[in-house]
Amino acid sequence: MLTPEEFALWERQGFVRLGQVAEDAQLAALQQRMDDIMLGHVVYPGMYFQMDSESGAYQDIGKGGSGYQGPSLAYRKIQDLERDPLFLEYIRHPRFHGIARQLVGEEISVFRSMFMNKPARRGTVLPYHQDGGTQWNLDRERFFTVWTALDDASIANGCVQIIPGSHRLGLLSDRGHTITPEQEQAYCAEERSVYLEARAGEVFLLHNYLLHRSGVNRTDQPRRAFSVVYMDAATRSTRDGAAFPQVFGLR
Ligand SMILES: O=C(O)CCC(=O)C(=O)O
Repeated sequence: MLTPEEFALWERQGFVRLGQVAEDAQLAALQQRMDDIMLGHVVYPGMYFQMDSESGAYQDIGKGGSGYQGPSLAYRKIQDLERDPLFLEYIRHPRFHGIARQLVGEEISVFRSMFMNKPARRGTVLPYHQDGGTQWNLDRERFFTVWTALDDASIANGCVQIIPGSHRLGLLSDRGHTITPEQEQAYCAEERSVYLEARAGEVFLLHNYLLHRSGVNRTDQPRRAFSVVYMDAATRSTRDGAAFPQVFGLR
């Protein structure tokens, strides 16, 4: 559960720094497993892979399709990590269970369990956006994100940047996700933003309507992260009525 202080921060700011949740050995295993998946040493058929753009431009991301494109540490995004036992164990950590119970309910699924990478000397600017809206194709919106740094994250290597309190604006566009240049100008002034710098292993709890973005990596080390959206297990896809992988409250 969140402490009363953490819960007050959650309501006021839309994000909470939770500190390191994984044991050191578990963190090291997740770091290693992520590279093993990128390099093809551990394989899950049908897993979603997205290569980073060569140009650094958001519209050029994933040009090679959504499947595995061979051994490379330049993948930008990999999803379906709940299929991996090490990641599933972490997703099911009792700390996240308590928070999910408090914020959402007993039965919880994951919309996505996603690796987000800013490869060394690369990365693509992710513009300010919110998580949700019709673009997500969900029949309800009761969810939150747990974002874990797998490497130290800094301004230099493209850490996440947020606008505290912006979740209270609600969803800024029905379609969701990116916002207009006018909205960015109105709500996302640099001086109102906070850079979520973190040590490897540190976790942030993020409200899905919190405006957030991230930049490129100007360092020689990768900035790897693991981001999980926990939601009510009753949630269905509006595309095909499908449920999502359940992680808590299984009967
Ligand atoms: O890790 C990043 O750079 C962005 C993550 C993000 O947008 C998310 O987890 O929703």
